[in-house]
Amino acid sequence: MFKGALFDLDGVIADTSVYHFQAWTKLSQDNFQRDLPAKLEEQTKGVSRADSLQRILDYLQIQVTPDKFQQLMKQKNEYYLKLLQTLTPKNILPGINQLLQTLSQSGVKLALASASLNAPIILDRLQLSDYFAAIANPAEVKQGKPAPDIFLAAADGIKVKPQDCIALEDSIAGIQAINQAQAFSVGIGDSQELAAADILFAQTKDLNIEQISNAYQQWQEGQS
Ligand code: B16
Ligand code: MG
Repeated sequence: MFKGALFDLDGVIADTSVYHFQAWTKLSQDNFQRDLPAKLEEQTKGVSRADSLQRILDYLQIQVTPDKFQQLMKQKNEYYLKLLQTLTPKNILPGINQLLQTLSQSGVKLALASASLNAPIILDRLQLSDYFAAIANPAEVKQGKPAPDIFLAAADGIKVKPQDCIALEDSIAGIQAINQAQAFSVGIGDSQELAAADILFAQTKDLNIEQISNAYQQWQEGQS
């Protein structure tokens, strides 16, 4: 059995990507009088705030000064924080409460590996903070997803080797990060591009510990 479980937040624990995208859209409308296409929501999932803004500006074909870039990031976060005020435990994705409970009762240590600087606030609002022995700080890692850094930091936070951890992700960048960290990747979603995950479930409500444990065991045997 694995000893640690590393969780992405947005798209795994709660669907905050809807709020992220609402905030980006408002930012674009207010500053550039432009709407954003839905495909940008997918392309900014799991991607840091600065990298997301850069992708949006590239799409809009707009260049800004470094000062304006900082101001836009600040403004987006203010919009996002306002939207988060409506977040309650009802926003926890189906099956996640049960999963967190079962894992911690089985003695598996839990850590958060989110790219979001707002993760501690979100876990508090969802009343899930007590489950997590460590929250990796994205401000302290060198490179964001798809680099493995945030997952390595999360595993380090619970003092478990990445190879002894499963890690759950909904984004393509996140699955790449887990695989590079050499933990066992559990993908959530139906995109073809998530096929690189060691095991894939269409939705959080489908997550099944027995299936994950069996696949993890086979994967471990293949590693040695
Ligand atoms: P913040 P995750 C990511 O969360 C989001 O998917 C992504 O859309 C966001 O830009 C990023 O966090 C940074 O969030 O602006 O709150 O610091 O999927 O890694 O949990
Ligand atoms: Mg995510």
